[in-house]
Amino acid sequence: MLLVLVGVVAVTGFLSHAAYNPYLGHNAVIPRGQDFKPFTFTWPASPSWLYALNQGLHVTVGIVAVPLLLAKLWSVIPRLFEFPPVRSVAHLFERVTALALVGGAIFQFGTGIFDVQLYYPWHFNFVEAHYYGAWVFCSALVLHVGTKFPVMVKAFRTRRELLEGPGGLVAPDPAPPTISRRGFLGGVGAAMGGMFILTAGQSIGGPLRKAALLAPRGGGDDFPVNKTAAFAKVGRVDASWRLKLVVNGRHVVSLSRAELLALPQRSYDLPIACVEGWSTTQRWSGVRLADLARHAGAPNASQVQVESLQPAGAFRQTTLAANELHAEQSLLALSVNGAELPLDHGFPARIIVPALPGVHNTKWVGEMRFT
Ligand SMILES: Nc1nc2c(c(=O)[nH]1)N[C@H]1C(S)=C(S)[C@@H](COP(=O)(O)O)O[C@H]1N2
Ligand SMILES: [Mo]
Repeated sequence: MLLVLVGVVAVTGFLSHAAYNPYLGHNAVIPRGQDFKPFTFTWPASPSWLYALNQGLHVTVGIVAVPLLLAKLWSVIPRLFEFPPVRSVAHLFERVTALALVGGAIFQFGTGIFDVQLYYPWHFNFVEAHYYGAWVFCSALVLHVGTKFPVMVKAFRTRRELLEGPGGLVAPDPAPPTISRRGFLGGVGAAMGGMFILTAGQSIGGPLRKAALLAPRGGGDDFPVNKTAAFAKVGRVDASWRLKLVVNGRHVVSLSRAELLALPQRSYDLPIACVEGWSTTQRWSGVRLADLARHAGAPNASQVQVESLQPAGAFRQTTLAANELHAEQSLLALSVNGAELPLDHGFPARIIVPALPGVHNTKWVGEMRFT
């Protein structure tokens, strides 16, 4: 069961990396897609819930798997003190991969949970560390399962005799049990159910949303704010604000909010789906990005760099690829749920692109550069 859950977390994790497509190695402002990425492909811009589903699975399944992971680690603790520590080359190999596996699991689950809690008691870049950690963890997992596969198959086939033989799953003279199998499995199952109830609502909504007490951005009725304007050091702009549109390095037009509102307006129900796992669907209205490109005289632009009024920070800019820029529902949103965009949600204008990680839905847009 742990193998299945970890498999889901690994696959959705690598997919998330492809969708986010961050630049690794620096915190600098660099267009997406200029990095070493083994799984480079164009992340689709539909269906709109794609990233919400992916990331909801990644975070929820990861958190629900924690009690099972701890139970597994607890059950193998005696093996840590095996004697003699190394019996053969094969045994040494097995122990080294187990070390990478245990270390990788603690690192991946630990950094993931800390990120969801927006708590960073370290000095490395979370995205980079969690990504390279995933390679260590997954490689060790493949090697570990590979070396243990024959034992697994035998154990499922013949049960008890093999569990207890030499090289079997149970230590030769086990300590007296401290808990029954039923009590142990029941406890782990209850803990997993509890973790589900306390987090899943942040992505699946409904009545569970109120119960998502472990989700710092997802609980309650409100529509979450990732970073407030105050946190991002963005003040309310006045009537002099203009959106600058630049094509191939040449500034072609500046539009006031009134002028943007005079362009054809579209409304779509679209989610914001954060890498931290929470998502929320709202009704966004504004100008289609494709219409803006046409308005700027760049109807066939192959990408757009979006820059925020926010003075600093990794999320103050994004680059949208052609399929994202030209998707039917991609908007420069000016209002949400029929009301003017609140400052914390990106007033005077923000990006909303379906199926994209929330981090690319840049708030407080000041400039868009089409190329
Ligand atoms: N300028 C700017 N835009 C931003 C961010 C930011 O920190 N600065 N955070 C992003 C992230 S990570 C998410 S999940 C969404 C959240 O949007 P919301 O705060 O309106 O819910 O905004 C995105 N846009
Ligand atoms: Mo986010």
